[in-house]
Amino acid sequence: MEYIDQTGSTNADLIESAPHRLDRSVLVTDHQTAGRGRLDRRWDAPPGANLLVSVLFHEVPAEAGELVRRLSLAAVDAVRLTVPGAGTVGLKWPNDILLEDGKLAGVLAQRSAEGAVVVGIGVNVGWCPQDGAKLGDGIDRPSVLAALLTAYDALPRSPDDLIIRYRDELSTLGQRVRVQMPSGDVVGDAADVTQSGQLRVRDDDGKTHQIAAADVIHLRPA
Ligand code: BT5
Repeated sequence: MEYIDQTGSTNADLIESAPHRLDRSVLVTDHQTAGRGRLDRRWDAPPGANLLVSVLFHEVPAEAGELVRRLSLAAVDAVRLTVPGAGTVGLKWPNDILLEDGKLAGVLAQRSAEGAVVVGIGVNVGWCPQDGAKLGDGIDRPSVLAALLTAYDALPRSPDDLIIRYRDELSTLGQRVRVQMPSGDVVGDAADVTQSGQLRVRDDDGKTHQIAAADVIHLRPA
């Protein structure tokens, strides 16, 4: 594990240096000047306020999205352990951790030219944007990180068991959702996730859509 005061993006750093680093190298920083979200969006955090960390994987499972689900579940466990009174923690498909209804954390997976995968997570500890959620000012970031890495190792090894755990934590299931995709929006009820983590949404005409990547808005309970 390596710590740096400040960088552009911990994901970008690990992607760039992947060939020289060991499997499961961890890079954590106090401040990102170019924190990345998906689709070239930004990830914001003032210096020293939040947990910003990335993990490099040379050993990549057949379904690389599994790594996102693993880090997300580890974050859920870490929050429950370190801040037991925080409130209800759950997952929003595909890459958000929610505290109550606010976004507490986001996960971003990127692939290097050599085929390694870097999975980064930003957890709001002392700061969050409007409509976001945070753990609270007094929470110790290194403790959250330690709990996250320990929880990661304690997750079920088999992908089949992992998806069962993922379904349990996925608050998207059973919700009325709007799925935003370049091809157009789908509105319907989030019914299930497949073994490979795709979201199944049943629209109002009864047609089932199987979605690999998109943004999802929770509308109201179905
Ligand atoms: C994500 O993207 O949620 C992935 C975020 C991954 C951040 C980590 S930090 C360590 C590593 N290094 C990086 O450079 N990135 C990773 P997405 O689903 O696209 O969400 C991005 C959107 O969330 C933005 O467009 C904002 O609307 C919102 N946002 C930005 N900062 C936020 C924050 N701190 N808390 C909640 N929402 C935020």
